[in-house]
Amino acid sequence: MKMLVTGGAGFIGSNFIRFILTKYPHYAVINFDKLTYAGNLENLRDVEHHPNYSFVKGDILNTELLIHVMKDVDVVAHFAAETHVDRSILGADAFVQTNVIGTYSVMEAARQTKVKRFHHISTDEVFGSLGPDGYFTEDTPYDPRSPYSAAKAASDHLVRAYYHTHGLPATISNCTNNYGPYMFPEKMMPLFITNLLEGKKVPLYGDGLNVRDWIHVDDHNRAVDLIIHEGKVGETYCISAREEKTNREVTDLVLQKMGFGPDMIEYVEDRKGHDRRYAIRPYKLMAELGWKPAISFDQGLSQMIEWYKNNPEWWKRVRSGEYQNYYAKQYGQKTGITI
Ligand code: NAD
Ligand code: TDX
Repeated sequence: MKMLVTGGAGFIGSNFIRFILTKYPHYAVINFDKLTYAGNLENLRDVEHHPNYSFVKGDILNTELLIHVMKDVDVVAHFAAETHVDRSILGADAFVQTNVIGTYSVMEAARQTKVKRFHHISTDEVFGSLGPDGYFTEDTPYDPRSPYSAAKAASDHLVRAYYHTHGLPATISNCTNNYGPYMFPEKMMPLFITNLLEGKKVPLYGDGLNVRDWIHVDDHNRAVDLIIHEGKVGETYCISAREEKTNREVTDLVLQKMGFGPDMIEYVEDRKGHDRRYAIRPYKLMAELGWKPAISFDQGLSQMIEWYKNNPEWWKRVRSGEYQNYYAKQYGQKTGITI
């Protein structure tokens, strides 16, 4: 089995590659990544010498390169995207380019090279914002409200169009907020943990009562693996560990686990168009594929905090933007094929 992972140097993609090479050491895994500010080959330092792992530095907008790299590839797992909502509010260009046109380009390459399976990683944010009640499922109509989620929604529609029009053997998953190791410290959880490790306050948006549904990245990746191997072509699967929390609740837990009090919270101006609540019911995934989450929020959060405590070089370099130089110096051309 030969698998191409786009965005494999990012948070979820790097954890996915580690998971796949551990579970299926005989699979050949190609990591195709542009190495934007969010992509970091250090995330894969422990697997980069695996005989079945290789890296290609490339932009998913480059269809020709993708077609070249996808020869003999059986499965494409498409993670590459611009992912930070706040950045999409500051400027949406890269979001439209990578998430919409980039997804079109990856699918076009997959269609031309006749891959056997194309899995598209998406988000619960395409469904919009919930009030205090109700849940998203596979049947919820799309109602994206940020430039990020609108671009992801457009990419989901394109994937379904390629399945119906061209018979692309595609599946889609829409997952809730991930957390875990190697998460870029601009997102709330790692930002708050690393701020506290540096003795800084944590900036909580608005009234802090927006709700997110949290899942450990390993539980997400186990679901993606199941969908790729056992999911039905043409289907969409919603993924959630059903761990709904207000941002204030998450903040309080982080503070408590790290030995700080609420005086370290700084309430700041709210995000524009801030979605109030996300929550998924993943009954289809559970009933049809037998998936269930294995890591509780409490356990996963403690592990995550430990990881950031034990890896200060990683997040300090990532926070300062230094890692790109670090990569150039330390890794150079040594990390498998680079075209
Ligand atoms: P990330 O920002 O950590 O990583 C994105 C990766 O994609 C980086 O390695 C980056 O270099 C790469 N990339 C960006 N533009 C590229 C391009 N044009 N060509 C090639 N590579 C490019 O993102 P993440 O949090 O790991 O998210 C991965 C996927 O999961 C995304 O599709 C995202 O929408 C989805 N998702 C994320 C979450 C979450 O909570 N983080 C939740 C649900 C779904
Ligand atoms: O400094 C902050 N303070 C704060 O209160 C930041 C960065 C965020 N927040 C709030 C906004 C959200 O309600 O915390 C919540 C989580 O914010 P983010 O970590 O930016 O995640 P979110 O906007 O929910 O989107 C994430 O989950 C779904 C990922 O970034 C997306 O890629 C994914 O699709």
